[in-house]
Amino acid sequence: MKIFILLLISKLVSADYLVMVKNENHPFMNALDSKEAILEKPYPTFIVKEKPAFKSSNDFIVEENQETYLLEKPLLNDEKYPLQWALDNRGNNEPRRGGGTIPIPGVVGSDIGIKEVWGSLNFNKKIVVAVVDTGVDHLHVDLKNQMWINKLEASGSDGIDDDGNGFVDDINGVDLFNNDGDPMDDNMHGTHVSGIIGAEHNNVGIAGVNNNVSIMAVKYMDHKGRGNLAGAIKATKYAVENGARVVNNSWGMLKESKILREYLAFAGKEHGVIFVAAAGNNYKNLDISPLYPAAYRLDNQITVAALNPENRMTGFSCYGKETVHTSAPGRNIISTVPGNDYKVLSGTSMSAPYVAGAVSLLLSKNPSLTPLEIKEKVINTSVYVDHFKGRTVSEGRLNIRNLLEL
Ligand SMILES: [Ca+2]
Ligand SMILES: [Ca+2]
Ligand SMILES: [Ca+2]
Ligand SMILES: [Ca+2]
Repeated sequence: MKIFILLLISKLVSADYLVMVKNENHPFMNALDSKEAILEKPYPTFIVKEKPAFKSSNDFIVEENQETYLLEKPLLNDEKYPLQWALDNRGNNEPRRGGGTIPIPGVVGSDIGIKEVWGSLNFNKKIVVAVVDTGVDHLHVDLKNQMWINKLEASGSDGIDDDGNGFVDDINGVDLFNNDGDPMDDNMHGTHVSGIIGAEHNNVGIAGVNNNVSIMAVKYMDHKGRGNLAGAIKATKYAVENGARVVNNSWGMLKESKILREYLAFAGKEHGVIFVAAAGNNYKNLDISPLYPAAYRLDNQITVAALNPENRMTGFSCYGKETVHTSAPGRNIISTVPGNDYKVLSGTSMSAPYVAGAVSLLLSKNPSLTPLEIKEKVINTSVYVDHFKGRTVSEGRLNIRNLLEL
């Protein structure tokens, strides 16, 4: 894989001078105050300390010892990448919902620590990440090549459940709200989440965390983002039974469901599935005022609070030093929305998919990790953030470079 296009080019900056002497008998030869001889052939050439009193001629070539530097072509040319502060916090690139950027200065480098390692993320194994949500616009230019493909359905017959999984024509996932095989998003939330996880690195739109991912769209919520427990359970079961290793849950419910808890724990033990959950957006301490699935306290679950570009917890984020594990960017996140479009949204809904994407990278590097090992690695490799002290298990923010040990 080509990572960088490196070109040596030169730039005019005052420095020493170089003199190539084509006529050694020239009287100016004696005036040269040489620091170092650097060539003997085709003509003797010297670095001189001061600008010679003579110019280039048939007898001499005089040149500035100009600076050279690496011309590094950015690895990612996705058009809106400069607004993705979560991937590269430059301190001035938090997008505003209506366009432009927010004037509040961010903390340079307070991001998910991925930009230094873009070139090293070429793991072969494609991990399936299920987005249990409002669906995904699987035709979006930034997502269409990133979708999970149910091969038997893709090569099968219309109207037939070719793989016998109980769902007809479920090629990229399933729609459990409308009970059909097309999980097209009629809200925007699931598409936005999906772009964060895996928008293609294709010079268009945005860049997702994992360019080599397989996004399974599992729609169970309606166009207003409403769903119910039975739908959530069916959606989770579909994800688990159809091969997802990571499930993103950017949704919540107020009461604990012991049935869902049983199923999530079973999916971890029997299928090695890890669940990533958004912590919630009403500034509650989940240790005391729980929200589910965020506060389940399962070994195969990572709960994520929202970080802002100022390297602080966002004003809305839920937290909990026992129930919330780490944080990831969640304020003014630009990502994909239906119709080949992009929008800026905020919430822990946006934070969870950064972790889901990161976990999928970790699993593609090391597919044999257990959910608990993954969870511990995410916690232990988070970068400490003062404002999260006493508020999460890791007291920090996701850092992909540390997580992947790159
Ligand atoms: Ca099927
Ligand atoms: Ca079919
Ligand atoms: Ca549908
Ligand atoms: Ca893109």
